[in-house]
Amino acid sequence: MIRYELAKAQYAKYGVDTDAAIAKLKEIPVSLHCWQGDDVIGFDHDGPLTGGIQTTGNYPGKARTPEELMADMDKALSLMPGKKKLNIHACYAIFEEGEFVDRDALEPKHFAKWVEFAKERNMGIDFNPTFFSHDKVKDGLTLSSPDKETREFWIRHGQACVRISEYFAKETGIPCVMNIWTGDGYKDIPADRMGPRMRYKESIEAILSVPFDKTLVKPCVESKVFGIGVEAYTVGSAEFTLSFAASHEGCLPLMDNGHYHPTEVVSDKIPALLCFFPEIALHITRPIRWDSDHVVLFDDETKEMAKEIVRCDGLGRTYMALDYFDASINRISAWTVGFRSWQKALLSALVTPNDMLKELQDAGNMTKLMVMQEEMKTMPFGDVWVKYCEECGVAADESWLDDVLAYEKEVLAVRK
Ligand code: RNT
Ligand code: ZN
Repeated sequence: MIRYELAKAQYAKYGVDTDAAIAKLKEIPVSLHCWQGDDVIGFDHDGPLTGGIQTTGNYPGKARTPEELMADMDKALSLMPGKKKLNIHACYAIFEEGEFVDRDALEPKHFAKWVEFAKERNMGIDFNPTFFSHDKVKDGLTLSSPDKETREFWIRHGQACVRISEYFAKETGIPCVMNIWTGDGYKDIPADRMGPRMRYKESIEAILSVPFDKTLVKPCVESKVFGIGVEAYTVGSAEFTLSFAASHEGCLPLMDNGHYHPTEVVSDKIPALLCFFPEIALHITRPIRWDSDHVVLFDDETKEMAKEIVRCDGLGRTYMALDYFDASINRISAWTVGFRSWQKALLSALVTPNDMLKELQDAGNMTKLMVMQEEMKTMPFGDVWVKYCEECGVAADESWLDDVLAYEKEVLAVRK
């Protein structure tokens, strides 16, 4: 491969070892969210998606059963380079024929099929209690509801999920990141902003009071600015969740880059949090004007986030998960484009001469720093990407789409 050899030499000029970058990326797990495959519906309810989030589009062929979802995911997984982890939501519980239990009574056995799926593919599992799309969401509130019974139901759900998370970690031998996100909030100006937050705090504490091994289960709290129909006030705001994580040992802050004001960037928040937290978690998405959850692309902010993780030596301390849902295009392609984009961002960060650039900054040589940062943008990154994909046994170019389109014709198109 002449092109790779030339690229390698060019990067070496700046002290970058592209072989080492490729080898490193192969070991870094990224969580793939099952919910892109069925528009965040799951298997435990017939109702609509609630919680202030929304999928738009009606592309044919979405998965309707665990078998279909797993088959679709398998197709997507086969087209992506790199190490994968599976990310599932509690609403994806798989019941036996005729069986049903409510969310507060979920048990590990309801996820045994997912464990089997993950193990066969050498993947760990991340987990999410589902605090939405359910009739026990009362007036848009769950863990922060003023109604005790409502709160208690959702606390029991969270506790069940801690047990299930531990089961995942034990079964796979890989720690399970358990993310707590609720859409709790108000459409219009509340009269009491602190009350719901105090209740939310106590409820999360109650969830985390069940005994669990902190090396196996990594609980996170995810913040948000607003949701659809929840425009005026969000209980789990940025300050709330960050302070919660900071004051509760073993609890990680989770930043979703769709959940901040439009001029804020998560790339700048990553190094801030890494100064204080031993571990952090991310939801990687692409917001357009709002938390729209578009498919992740290889765009500037995506690259910048990956760069910060790598530059801060944070790869081993940052749990990375994709979180988007596009129902307007082929869902397997959506999964694949998003995962490959984040892989590109990580690889591109790994072949950035970070030490050299840091030295220029510390020497106050901002003139050369600008020149070098610009120079890096036209380095032959594409040739390194091709090599990485080849080593991972996946197509390096767009030809993977032919595979998806063939699958669409054979499998998706016949789902009516
Ligand atoms: C919603 C949050 C949350 C969800 C998933 C499905 O705004 O980002 O993480 O997307 O739990
Ligand atoms: Zn998220």
